[in-house]
Amino acid sequence: QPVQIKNALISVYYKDNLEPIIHELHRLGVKIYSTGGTETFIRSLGAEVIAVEDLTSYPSILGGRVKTLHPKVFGGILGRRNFDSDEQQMEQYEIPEIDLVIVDLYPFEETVKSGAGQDDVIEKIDIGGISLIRAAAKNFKDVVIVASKDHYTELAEILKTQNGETGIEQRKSFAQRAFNITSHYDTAIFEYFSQGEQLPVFKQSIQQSSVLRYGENPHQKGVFYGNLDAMFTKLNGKELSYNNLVDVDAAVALIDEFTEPTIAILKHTNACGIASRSFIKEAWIDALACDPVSAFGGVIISNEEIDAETAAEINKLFFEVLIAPAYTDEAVQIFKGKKNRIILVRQPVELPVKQFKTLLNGVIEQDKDMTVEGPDQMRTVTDKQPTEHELKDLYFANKVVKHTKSNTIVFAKNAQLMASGVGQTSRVDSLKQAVIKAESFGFDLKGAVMASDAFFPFSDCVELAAEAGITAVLQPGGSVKDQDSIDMANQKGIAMVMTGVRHFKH
Ligand code: 93A
Repeated sequence: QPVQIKNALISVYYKDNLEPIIHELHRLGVKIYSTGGTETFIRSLGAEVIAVEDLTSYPSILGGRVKTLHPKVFGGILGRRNFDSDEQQMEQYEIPEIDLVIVDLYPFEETVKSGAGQDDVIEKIDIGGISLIRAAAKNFKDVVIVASKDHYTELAEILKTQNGETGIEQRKSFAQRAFNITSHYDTAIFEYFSQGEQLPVFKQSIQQSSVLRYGENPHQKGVFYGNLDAMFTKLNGKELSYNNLVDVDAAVALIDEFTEPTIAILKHTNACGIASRSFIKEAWIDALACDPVSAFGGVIISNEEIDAETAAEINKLFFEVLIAPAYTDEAVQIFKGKKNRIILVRQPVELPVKQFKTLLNGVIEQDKDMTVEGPDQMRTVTDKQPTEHELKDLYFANKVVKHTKSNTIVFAKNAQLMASGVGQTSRVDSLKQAVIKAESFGFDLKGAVMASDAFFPFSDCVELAAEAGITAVLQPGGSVKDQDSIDMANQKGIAMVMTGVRHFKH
């Protein structure tokens, strides 16, 4: 049924472009009810307007939080026309039939984007306006709802060409768009309240899943939740396994620390080889040299395109997964010869900044470890200063130590990992392990640097390191016995820096 507009309620944040509508409503003799600022604006155009306060017999209260929230307003919108009991009650309580509602909500999203403080943002959560929209949209059979400044022009045109009449399809279309606006508005509020607490957002983002061959072991079932196709394009090989995924995740996190051409080889999430060089082929050769025994069956990651020459070298090794931002066509052909080797092109996808893990009967969440201290944050605590070259190697070693299982000791020289001791229950055992490994692969530790993920509880680590040939040491500091380690470094004539930042990884 066509509905002739007789009474309108207008409450809008953006008053611009309202003029043609007011002009038409005035011409059609429509009675206009309006809230504070909107009322003033309409009056300034020379049109007649009734303050909503005169309808409700209430002033706008609580700093404007309650302006339109009143049965006389909502009754006028929600009352069913040609519905006996509704009509009776509207008459009894002197409620006017409101058949056009124009609302433009408080700009919540814009206020958030402007960087406003919490109090300002909260005041921009529109309550009355959103209720007006929902009420009018619910009663679209009798009411026209214009729920955004974007629809002003359309309404003005309808008023002009249809002389204040609207068809049911038009009103339904306005109602549909109105509910789109209110749901979008509430989603924006939900996201604002979810800031810093990403679990709800995270839950929404993992709607996709794929069943894995098995979990960590063949008797365990496994599923991956997320969108792997967005992260990687697979050029060759079988499906990624559960353990592959865990290693690939560690590989991606590690390689993202480096800007110069770098290759890392990982086993069980720890780097068993990594080197930064001017050319990617050299990076590969020196990464492999670190521990060619552990590299067997590992996950390899490069931050540079893999060319044919490098591919030919890498292909000599049996590996599980290779990840790079790109490959030359020839390189791809080389890898395709072996059908089980998984070759992935990494796509530039932004990763979450939070981590979750189930434990006990719940989940723990934390920020990812996003910082790594460079030379500027290294405070020399010994008589001897590290050289420029040692500082660079300390920075390199600090990046590796951060991504290696605690307790960790990392030895590096010339932007190459010499050896590491990983996941030991005492730091000195990690150090001993690193010394043995470095020696077994023929590395001379003279002039190499050492990084530790956490402080030294005693001076023994520094002593053993100096005896192995280490000339500069990096550690966060913070032990009650820091001075013992500093004294030992001075006694041995080596340099030590403290960063103040621990990098445990369990
Ligand atoms: O603070 S509110 O949530 N309380 C209300 O009762 C209410 N009624 C309308 N905000 C309310 N409005 C909003 O006021 C409208 O959505 C519109 O954005 C604004 C218009 O106020 P004024 O006409 O005073 O400029």
